[in-house]
Amino acid sequence: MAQENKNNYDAKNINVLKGLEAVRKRPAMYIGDISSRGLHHLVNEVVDNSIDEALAGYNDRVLVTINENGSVTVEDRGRGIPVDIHPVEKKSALEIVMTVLHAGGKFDSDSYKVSGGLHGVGISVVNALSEWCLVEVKRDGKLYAQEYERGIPKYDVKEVGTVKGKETGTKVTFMPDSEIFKSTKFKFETLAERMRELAYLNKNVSITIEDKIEEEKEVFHFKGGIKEFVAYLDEHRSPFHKPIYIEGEKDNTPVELAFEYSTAYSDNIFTYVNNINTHEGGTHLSGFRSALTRTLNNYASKNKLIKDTKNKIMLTGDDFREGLTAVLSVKVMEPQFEGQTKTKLGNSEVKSVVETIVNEKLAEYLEENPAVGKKIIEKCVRAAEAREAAKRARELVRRKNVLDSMHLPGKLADCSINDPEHCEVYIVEGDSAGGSAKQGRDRRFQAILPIKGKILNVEKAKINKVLESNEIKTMISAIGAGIGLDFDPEKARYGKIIIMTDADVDGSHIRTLLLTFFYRHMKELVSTGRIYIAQPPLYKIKKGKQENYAFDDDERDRLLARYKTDGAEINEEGIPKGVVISRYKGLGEMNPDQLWDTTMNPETRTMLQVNLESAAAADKIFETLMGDAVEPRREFIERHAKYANIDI
Ligand code: 0RA
Repeated sequence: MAQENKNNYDAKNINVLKGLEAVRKRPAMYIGDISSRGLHHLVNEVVDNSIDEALAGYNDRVLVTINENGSVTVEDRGRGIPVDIHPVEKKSALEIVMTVLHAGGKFDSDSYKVSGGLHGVGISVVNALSEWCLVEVKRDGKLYAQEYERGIPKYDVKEVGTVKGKETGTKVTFMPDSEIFKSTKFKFETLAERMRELAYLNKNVSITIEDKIEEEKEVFHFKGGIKEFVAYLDEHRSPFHKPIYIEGEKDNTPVELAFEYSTAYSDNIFTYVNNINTHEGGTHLSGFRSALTRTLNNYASKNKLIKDTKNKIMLTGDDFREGLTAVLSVKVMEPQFEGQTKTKLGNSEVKSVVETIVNEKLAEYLEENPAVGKKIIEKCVRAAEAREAAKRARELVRRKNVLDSMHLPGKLADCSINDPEHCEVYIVEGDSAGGSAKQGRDRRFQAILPIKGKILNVEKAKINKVLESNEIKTMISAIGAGIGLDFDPEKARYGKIIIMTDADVDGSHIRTLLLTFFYRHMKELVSTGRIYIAQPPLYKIKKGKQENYAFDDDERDRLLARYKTDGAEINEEGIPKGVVISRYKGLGEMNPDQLWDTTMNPETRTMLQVNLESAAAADKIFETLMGDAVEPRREFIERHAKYANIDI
């Protein structure tokens, strides 16, 4: 503890200390968790404050830097955190913002704070969870600074220099506390993804992210805003018109919408409230959906675009969303977030705000662009026809009871207890691995479903083709919760669905195909974290009776090093004598006991939980990996080759 600080931190600071202690004791309460996700939330928290300044009209640039020493700096050109002495607390406002929970909010109430959602916990939380933190403020022609250790100021806010002209802004540098976080290493890609998203959502802000360790840098500034976002999301699809952009404001609620249709079959609607991705949708999404269905229906009938035949086709909401890519961004003063992950907008008044604006402006657009209108309606009619065909196909298979969980597929080796909470199913590539897994498992709670090689790529197939695929039908009935619109996660027969494929190129392709299927047709399984990827070992290192497994090259080398003791004889490949390294090419090479010990035993295994950190990024990944265009897929794979796994 710094000397200067001793006298300052007496009785009157007891509440500050208590607050900081609460955050450090239960960090997960404030930032979600203490894994990599929580770590990256720290940066987002600070950046959100800089974006708030931009929303209030005072900031146009944010610089995020991963410094050589592993700390992060976030710098903006906002007003700068106020430094004047608070009349009651007798401390600089800056110190209060940095040390008191929830004091970070703007004092003027008519700005749209990024509050109530995942972030919005205040910058003091970042400070409390940092080994050290330095904040520098440019304001009133002066440069002020204060430093902290685990949230506690080292000295009072002090003037450290002057600044040119009217420059203002805030610069926060912090070192995440390794006593709190499992890992304190920031990942450029993870941060860049959110910065890109924020730059699309805030077209007036330029966001630069730089990694001084890995030497990577990106500048995000999209003057076209969410219109460019939509084009980016559809980069590898084939849109048949330019993005439609709608903007409006009603009852102090600004609404921005951009969307376009492509020849794809899925819909991709991303909704945001105060820059927070509302994964679970809510009232703004409902308003948009109603307006889209109603306006397009009206337009179609007014212009006689649907043939007047005897069995005239009825267009439903789903038909109007096939092939749709949309970004809807609203700003709400006092957002109410609901739902399992608190990402569903609850404010009922927002529905009619969005609905009214979209109804009016979309009708206007269609009047002015009849050629686009006609093409959209044609696409929706084709969707309705396909839906009818799919329904017939589904009825056919349902009659044959294939999708019915009462008739479990023959290939499934089910578990004996039937409480989904405690049951898991391994989806295993190939019959031989399936055989090992069946013998190695704990049959009370572990089920095994072997599948044959490459399943259908659902990204490129119509729904009726998806439902005709045998491997897919087998998975649907084993999981027992239906598919697509009929999917009901409550009915899932297993709490964990574990993908177990070989550690080779084919295995990784099959894994991606499976993930694509779950993402497109059983999305709730992904968003609620029920999909896992098993991690079988890559190597076995054996010496005498002692056997060890290594899950990657680093671990193999560490294990080898143990045998390289003084005097150990080393052969020409650098391997100590008597040590045998075998590389597992496939799961089938492991015997049942080995498979249990290394990969399936809940006590000792490691698994990757697949999570939907950013729905937009996930969509992009699947579209890139599984869509039509070959070149971007190759690039993506090359770019990510150094990562063993993809976080979607
Ligand atoms: C409190 C009040 C005001 C601005 C800020 C905090 C503020 C916080 C952060 C954190 C990072 N960058 C920031 N920029 C500003 C309002 C200032 C005023 O009214 O002048």
